[in-house]
Amino acid sequence: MLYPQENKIRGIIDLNGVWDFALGTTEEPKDTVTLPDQMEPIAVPASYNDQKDDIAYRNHYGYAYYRRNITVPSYYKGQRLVLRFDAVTHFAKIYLNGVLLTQHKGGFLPFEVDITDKLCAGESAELVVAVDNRINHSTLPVGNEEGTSFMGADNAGVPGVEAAKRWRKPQNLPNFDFFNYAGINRPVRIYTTPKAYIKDVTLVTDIRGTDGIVNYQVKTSDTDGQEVVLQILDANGNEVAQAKGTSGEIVIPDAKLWEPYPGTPYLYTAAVTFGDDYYEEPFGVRTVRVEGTSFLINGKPFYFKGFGKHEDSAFHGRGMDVCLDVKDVNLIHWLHANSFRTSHYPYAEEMYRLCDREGIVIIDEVPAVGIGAGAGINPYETFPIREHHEQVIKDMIARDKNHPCVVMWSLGNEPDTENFPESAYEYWHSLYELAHETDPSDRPVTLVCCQNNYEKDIVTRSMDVVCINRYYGWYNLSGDLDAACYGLNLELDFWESQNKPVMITEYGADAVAGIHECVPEMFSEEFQVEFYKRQNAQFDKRKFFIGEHVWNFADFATVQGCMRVDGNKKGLFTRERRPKMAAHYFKERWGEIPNFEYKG
Ligand code: GCB
Repeated sequence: MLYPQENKIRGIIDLNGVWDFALGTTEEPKDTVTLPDQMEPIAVPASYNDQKDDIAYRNHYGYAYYRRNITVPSYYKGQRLVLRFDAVTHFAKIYLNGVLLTQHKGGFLPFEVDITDKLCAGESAELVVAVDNRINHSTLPVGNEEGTSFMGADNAGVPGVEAAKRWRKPQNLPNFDFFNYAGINRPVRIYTTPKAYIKDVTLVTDIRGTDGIVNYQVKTSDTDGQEVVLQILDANGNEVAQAKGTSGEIVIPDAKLWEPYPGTPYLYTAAVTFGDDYYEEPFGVRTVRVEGTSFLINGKPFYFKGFGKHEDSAFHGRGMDVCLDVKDVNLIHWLHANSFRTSHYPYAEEMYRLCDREGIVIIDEVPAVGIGAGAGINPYETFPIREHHEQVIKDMIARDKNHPCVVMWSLGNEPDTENFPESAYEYWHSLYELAHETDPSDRPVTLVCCQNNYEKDIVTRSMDVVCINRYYGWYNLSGDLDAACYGLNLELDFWESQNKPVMITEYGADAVAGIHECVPEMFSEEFQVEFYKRQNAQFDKRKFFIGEHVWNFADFATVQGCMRVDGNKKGLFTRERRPKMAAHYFKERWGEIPNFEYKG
């Protein structure tokens, strides 16, 4: 799906700003919708939860309603009009003048609807968005159904507690560790195209000697009549190659490659003309491949230095915030990091565009987190999610396939792969194949696995890259870093025998900024540094080990609970982006680790 673009042909009507808002109930609105006269102001894009200091906003369960008037200027007469939502979390029903227009499941990917026949240029209409924030076994991310709860901290079997649980009002019980922020989290726009238009552009790059090869495919609304012309422009806007037709191969002589920073992330533009329509897609010439125990970018072994992140900040919640994105990218450069994982959902498109430009490598993850139900319950037989999971994989790849910054797809985070190993293998392996079939560039595919019995787990070892989340010294062997390193090494011996590239996608210790100790203990900044120093020393001894992603880039909001003090504090930075001691430690360490050939 193409990113909405304003250019010499296409226009954009920006629908962001202050909308009207009202909380609803769990009752699903039907084919028409009527709203209360009195509504409250709400900012779009942003989560609604923290925009008003009201427990009803923060802990809402069910539908919420957004409303605004939209007008299409008369100068768009004759154009096709498309209403696009970049992300509405988690389920959306869209109404125009009170009548249902479309609906969409899934809170982290875009959807759009052609409104050319519904609204004429020069006219206004009322736009309403009904958004449901409920999570359960059929959604991604997964919510617990009543009766189970996050991290099992509910004193099962204690009589008063059991009774209170039955009395408890319905609420979201995330089976994941980030706050369930909801609402219109990303931009809303109307974009225009001519009636005959460019539907999609796919670019697959390769390197032949010093030339760049671009295999392209352009999908258009009409198949006959108009010709497709694709020009490749260099960074100064000069044409360096051209082709005609809906698909083909283009050679860029002496191409400049896209390389992770501090290399040059050189970007070309594919300028596509079809009849009256025009679209510009930025892209980079680069290759990605797994070979033996190496992860190769442009044929050279790459070492991942970075983190898992979250889209999370004060007031905005999970709302798109380009200022925060720029700040984070600058902090990534400051740390000499080179990559991050979009834990635990695809991020806003603006971040990928920034990372293309800034040379930051991304592992792109679908929101499949929380697929596990504890003892005795096989999630693969009981959770009705497979179809939705397949859809989000296809949609994420359709959206992100042309980004040079995206080097690997992650099918999900920490599912149960240990208790039902065969079911898990059947489920995840079919998704692994789907991702490979769907991606025209056939990037490597992984699944991020949780700390488990790695000898029983037969899924993780079957991925292109083994990605492990490990909390030796934190959730287990808590505080004992000698024992933690021993356990970690036993596991690394196992992975060494698998002949696959292995990276750690999460490891970390909570550190409350400002807590200092001479003898480091858990939750102090000194312990966080010591934790990383000791474990990094183990990784450095292993040649097959291709990267370290710490958990997390910054502190972030979670559901309240006895395991969390004002959210998760495993950040290298506070939520306000102030560095903890560990940030300074990594700045020094990563400054000495090159992007390529670190392990020889
Ligand atoms: C994990 C999860 C992540 C949590 C983290 C933690 O394994 O993947 O979502 O936030 O642990 O801090 O517990």
